[in-house]
Amino acid sequence: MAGAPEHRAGSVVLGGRSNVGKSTLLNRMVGQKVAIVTPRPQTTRRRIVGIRTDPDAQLLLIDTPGIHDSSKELNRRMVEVARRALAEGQVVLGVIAAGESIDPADRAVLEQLAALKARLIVVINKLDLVPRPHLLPLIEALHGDFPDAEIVPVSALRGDNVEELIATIKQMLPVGPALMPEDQYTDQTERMIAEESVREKIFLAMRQEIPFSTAVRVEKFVDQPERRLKSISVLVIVERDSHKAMLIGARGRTLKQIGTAARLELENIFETRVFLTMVVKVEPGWTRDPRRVAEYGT
Ligand SMILES: Nc1nc2c(ncn2[C@@H]2O[C@H](COP(=O)(O)OP(=O)(O)OP(=O)(O)O)[C@@H](O)[C@H]2O)c(=O)[nH]1
Ligand SMILES: [Mg+2]
Repeated sequence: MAGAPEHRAGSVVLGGRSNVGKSTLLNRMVGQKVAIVTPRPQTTRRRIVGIRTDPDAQLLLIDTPGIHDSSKELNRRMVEVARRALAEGQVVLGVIAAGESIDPADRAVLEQLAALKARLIVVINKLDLVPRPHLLPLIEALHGDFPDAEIVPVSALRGDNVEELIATIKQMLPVGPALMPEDQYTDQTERMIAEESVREKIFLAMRQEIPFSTAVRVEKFVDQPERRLKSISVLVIVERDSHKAMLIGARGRTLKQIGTAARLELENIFETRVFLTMVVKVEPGWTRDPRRVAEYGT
């Protein structure tokens, strides 16, 4: 039909330092919780795809672990996962948190993203924390340093300006048909969703370094649709006996609270009853061991 708008589709990768709000923005753009979010850095460990399907375009949105420096094998691998995913994007979102000037660590990441073949959009997130006029020097500095990039301020938390960001992305995507079924909103399996949910609840419940050295693996996932029940057994891997003791808590209370929070969330997502059991296992130094990081890490 003459004059009909063309359909566009493509991959959009979210990159940036830890804690800038990449996963929050992914969830906001998809309109559903796809990736876990916590107030602490280094939450995301995997490449996670969220799919947004509109009448005029389909966006394959790829969340990545935050770019950060650390000598630990787990962290090295997380950054490697991010770098590999960033190379896949037709559009790259370089996410930074709002401030009055460019943070040198953000600049270093944006320089790496600008060197990729993809079109770059610098997304200034957390707009709600900084009055807009205070952002003008930052926007000007970004225009100077990254003249080929679009610059879009948003609040992923409140949704401010996110539709404008999506419109900007769409213009950059190639014309083409949808790449994924239109009712699919993520590439994650139910097992992965369960692992991530439990890991999020551990992040939210525990202080100190425990979340950073804890991994979650589903060991058994039994679907019993006739009983409207999924039975899920997870293994929680920690680095130290002291971490295990804290995670379990007095008379098992902490672990029970974590399990209840995860179960309620999973019942909601899967729309069925969930029976969740958790076993905590100590693997001394696993975050520094390449073999075990490959098994549990991302
Ligand atoms: N005020 C405000 N907080 C936000 C916004 N977006 C995200 N946050 C908060 O920032 C924190 C980190 O958010 P995440 O989405 O987990 O950040 P991330 O970049 O995915 O972090 P990593 O996965 O660790 O790299 C959470 O407490 C979010 O609620 C925003 O627009 N405004
Ligand atoms: Mg994240």
